[in-house]
Amino acid sequence: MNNPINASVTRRGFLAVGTGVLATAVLASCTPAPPRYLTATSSPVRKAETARGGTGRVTRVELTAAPTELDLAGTTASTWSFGAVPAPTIRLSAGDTLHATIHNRLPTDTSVHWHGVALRDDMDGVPGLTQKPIASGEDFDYEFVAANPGTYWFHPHVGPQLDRGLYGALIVDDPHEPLSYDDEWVVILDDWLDGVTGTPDQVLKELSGGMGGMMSGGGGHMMMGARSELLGGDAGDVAYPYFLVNGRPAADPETFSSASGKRVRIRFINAGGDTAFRVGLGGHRLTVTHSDGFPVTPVDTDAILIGMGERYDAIVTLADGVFPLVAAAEGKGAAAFALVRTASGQAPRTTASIPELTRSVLTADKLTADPSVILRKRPVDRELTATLSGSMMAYDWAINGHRFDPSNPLAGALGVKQGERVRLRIVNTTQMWHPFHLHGHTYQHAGPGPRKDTSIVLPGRSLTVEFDADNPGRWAAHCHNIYHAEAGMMTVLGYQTA
Ligand SMILES: [Cu+2]
Repeated sequence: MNNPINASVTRRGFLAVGTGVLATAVLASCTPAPPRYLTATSSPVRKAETARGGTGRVTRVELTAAPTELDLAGTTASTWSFGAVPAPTIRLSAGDTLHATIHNRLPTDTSVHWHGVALRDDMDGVPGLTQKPIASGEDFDYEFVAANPGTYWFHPHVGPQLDRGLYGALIVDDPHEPLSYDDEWVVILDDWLDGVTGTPDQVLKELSGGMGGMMSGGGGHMMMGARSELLGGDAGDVAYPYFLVNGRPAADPETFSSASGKRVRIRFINAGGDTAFRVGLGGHRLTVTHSDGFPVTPVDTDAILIGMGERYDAIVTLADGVFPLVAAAEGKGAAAFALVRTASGQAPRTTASIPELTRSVLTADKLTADPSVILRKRPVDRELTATLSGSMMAYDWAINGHRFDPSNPLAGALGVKQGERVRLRIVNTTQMWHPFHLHGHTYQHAGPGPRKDTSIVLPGRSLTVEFDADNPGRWAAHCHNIYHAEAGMMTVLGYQTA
């Protein structure tokens, strides 16, 4: 509100001391109040962790992030990884504590984000919000209770580092697992260019130059014309020479071996930077049982569309033979490929296209949460909107009109109150789809749709989700297209201090 008394004081002050005061007054009116929401090390964060309880059992792992080489069927890519691509899978049981020591032997800062886990905020791995970056040569200990079973994964939250080889699966087993199956496979899908056609940092620089950058010859990695009906138009921005299953290209495929008649649980994880995958198994139907770690009412399908950061679990009963597992890079005219073998015999060609990918393709909007994880019905205490804006031309991706700026959080400078039921409307005003990811919470799609932490929001559409503000701290919320996020399509969900 404009206060006439203050206005006259300011005016008199201006007349008395000149332009310095005017400059200060203008600055003060443009700079938002500094955020007053909780810090990651506040006592409510510690209290929430204590309330999680847990079994007291501790799983200890060490991860060394370092430069390494990846053999892509004869092409050697110089990259960064945690020793292997993907990193060895980390497994623990729900309620157990993960103690992960990270050794940063990269030439730059890094961090580790435990994607999808509702963990203590100070272990969420987002420099600038929840911790200081782990500097080159330094070590950092992450320690948290993993309360909910499910398929999760981990990756850095520094620059576009996740588009290198720095990722792996984090599987939290359910000690009372209701599903029965004979075997389990982790299938991590990835789009790859690091150390082959450039680095993710170069890509980000090119894309950030927008159309101008491309016209001046800097657009070697920019992809025009990637189209997908399922994604509502433009499928992606970046051209990748390889698409990988568990770090392996089609020419040297991963082979999953089992026996005919066995029931296998497949945990699909999209670790890509800018690619949605449409995945199916030749000659089989998939029964989808989980999305983003949480159970859904099982649905049979021929294929699944998986955006960056999303996970799906499916059960399949294996037939007799050798079968192609194909993950088409949606709209990009190429695919990741692996083999499933239950008998001796000739392997299908790595270019095998499978009819499953053009039959029924499951997307999250067709899912219903399993009754055991449906959010209790209660009135909504607070409504929030995240409006996604920007264009590929200008590369000015933003949320609620701001490129990432912790002083412009999602719920205002004060933040949400712990205990509130929050309704979040994600509005996509752009001409491109975005996989929206909220840290620290698993919201529920309206419906009651599935519980998720990463959701595809189509161009020109909106998605409404609800969650309980039960995990205090400061949480990143962003597009999981790593180039969109780094260009600015990221914000903060803060919690009130009292
Ligand atoms: Cu995006």
